[in-house]
Amino acid sequence: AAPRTPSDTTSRFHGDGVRYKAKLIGVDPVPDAQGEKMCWDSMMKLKGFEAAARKQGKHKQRVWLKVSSSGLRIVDERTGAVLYDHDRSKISSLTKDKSDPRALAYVSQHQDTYCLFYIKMANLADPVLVDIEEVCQNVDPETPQEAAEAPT
Ligand code: I3P
Repeated sequence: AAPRTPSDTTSRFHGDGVRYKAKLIGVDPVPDAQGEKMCWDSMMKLKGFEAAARKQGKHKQRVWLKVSSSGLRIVDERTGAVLYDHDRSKISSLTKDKSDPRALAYVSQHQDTYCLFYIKMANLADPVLVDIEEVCQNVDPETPQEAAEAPT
């Protein structure tokens, strides 16, 4: 594919932006803006809740994840209600789920508190991660560290 020019970017994310079909795995208050272990622990906790809920016959909420130049929105698929609206300046970290190629998580700041949003995409998460990185250029991707140089 041809590389994207700035004007493509502007038009693609303009207004309502790009929407992706997804399900909300869960939302969890976290102590910090970022941190690989913090995010991973939170995701695994939410995954545990998801599994427990499924055993009781409950389903994840179906949503649209909308990525626009202003930020991220999570919209209820059935009612169209905006559940969460995160300005791009408030997205403090973004995590690829190494256990599930369709899932991703991000941390959003609200005043001096932080919340992790864990989302399962209907399709692969990679293109969505790329879009979010493009929109939220301030974000620090939580890239798992390869083995650090061994102490000598
Ligand atoms: C469903 C299956 C789907 C899952 C769905 C489960 O279980 O695991 O993959 O959707 O989650 O109910 P089953 O095969 O027993 O029907 P996702 O892949 O989108 O997670 P849901 O019920 O929370 O929608």
